Amino acid sequence: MQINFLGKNLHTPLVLASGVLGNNKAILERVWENGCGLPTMKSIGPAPREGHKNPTVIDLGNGLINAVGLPSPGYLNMEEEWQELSDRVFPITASIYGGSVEEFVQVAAFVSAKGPDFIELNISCPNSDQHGMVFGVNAQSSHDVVAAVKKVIHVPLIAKLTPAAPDIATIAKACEDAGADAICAINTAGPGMVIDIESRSPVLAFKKGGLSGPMIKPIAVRCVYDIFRSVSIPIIGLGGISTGKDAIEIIMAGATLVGIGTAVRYRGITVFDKVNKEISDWLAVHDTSMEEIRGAAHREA
Ligand code: RRO
Repeated sequence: MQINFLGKNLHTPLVLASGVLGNNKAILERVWENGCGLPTMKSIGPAPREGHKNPTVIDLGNGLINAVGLPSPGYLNMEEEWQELSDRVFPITASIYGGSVEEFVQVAAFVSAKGPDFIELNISCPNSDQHGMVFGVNAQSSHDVVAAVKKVIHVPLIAKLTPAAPDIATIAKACEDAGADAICAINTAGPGMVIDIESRSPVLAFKKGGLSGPMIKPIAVRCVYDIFRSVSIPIIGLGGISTGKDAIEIIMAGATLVGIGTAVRYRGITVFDKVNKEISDWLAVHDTSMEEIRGAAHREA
């Protein structure tokens, strides 16, 4: 199931969502070998940052709540990782975040020179008031950060959006107008909160966190559907995708590539091969193709 994405040939249409498996080359290579067409690195920030206190991730059965807290060695402290990745045989997206347009630009320029195939702008993390979705809930700030970063990088730019935006389609259009080459939607939903009624306290140390997994899939499908109507750049659709049928659904909403995150935890690293096979089987049974079903939910009967 080869697919051309922004000029790059990917061996499958499946993307590893950011933040799931870190930045280690051996692990990213393993997911690629197991059927992931495009692994995404954990978001890289402007300065060393430890992340929030434990517990940071709780399994709610139908998905996770996380407040990992944007841990990063900082963009200046990743020489070993970049060295390892420099002779890789697989494509990679580097995800980045900042606390201001200037910080985004600084990190993006540096990271771009390290040779990732794509750069993802994380303007959608629910777990920091300074670094996260504060940018991505507003069309003007989304436009400003995309336009500024676009000027200093040499690889295609993917804007990662939050379902917390009042109108995600408007944000996507602002990103496209500012020069984004693709949209990735969605980051985790919320933030939400879960309280343990016996101890009478929130289960996360940070109290609130982003929701992922099957419980958010309908939100992801709706967001991709809305974005598809407002932009002409490709969309990476993700949020609760666990099976081939889930992938088909978000492709029908308008996704070109499909991201998998939480399902890696539920189905293991072989989830990519499994979902690829489930997609192929469904397409064969229905005598159709990825191209034919992309955006199919928008067509009049
Ligand atoms: O690290 C996190 O807490 C985190 C990030 Br950067 C993000 O983009 N989305 C998320 O759910 N968690």
